[in-house]
Amino acid sequence: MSYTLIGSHPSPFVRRIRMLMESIPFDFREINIYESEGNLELSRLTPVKQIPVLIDGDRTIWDSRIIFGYLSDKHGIARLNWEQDNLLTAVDGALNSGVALLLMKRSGIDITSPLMLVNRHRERIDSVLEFLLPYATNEGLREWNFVTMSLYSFLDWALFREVITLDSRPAYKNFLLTHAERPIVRTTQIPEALK
Ligand SMILES: N[C@@H](CCC(=O)N[C@@H](CS)C(=O)NCC(=O)O)C(=O)O
Repeated sequence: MSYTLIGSHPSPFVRRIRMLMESIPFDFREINIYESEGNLELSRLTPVKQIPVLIDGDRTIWDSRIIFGYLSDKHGIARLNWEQDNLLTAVDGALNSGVALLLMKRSGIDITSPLMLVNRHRERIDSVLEFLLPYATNEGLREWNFVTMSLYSFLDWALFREVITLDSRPAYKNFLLTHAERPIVRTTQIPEALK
């Protein structure tokens, strides 16, 4: 039986799982979590009400990191060591802050204002980008694993949502360019129509 992955095209958390599943067959079911129908469907699937959700027969797995572990075990994909896990936690911090900033924007909050809540999230993203710079300019250019997939998904999405700019961080532009032509990166790219 093949998997069903529930998510959306722009979501970076979903995209990294689609990248991970490059060689694993699955049906992709797109839902709009910000509309009532999609929101209702999501409520039936997960108490956390976030995408992605993976369905494998009678099993429903939520949270992209847990899905990564589940698929790793089932398909012999290499697990991350503790250092890679630390990198992934850093990317996830930036991802969560990016999503929080987007939700603020959509709630009418000016995300360029000096509000404490805004600053906390912005500072986290800046700190993560600073921390990941050695990775993004070395191993991150050579390897393609769940850490690089996650970093790529975050940067591409955050630029698209105008949550970050990379004007002062050309190394990250280079990181994106280095991986942009991978077939799975192209297949999963954020649709032009949404841009
Ligand atoms: N820890 C979760 C985070 C997933 C997440 O934040 N997904 C976003 C979409 S990019 C979402 O569902 N946001 C809706 C919400 O939080 O209300 C994971 O890794 O799957």
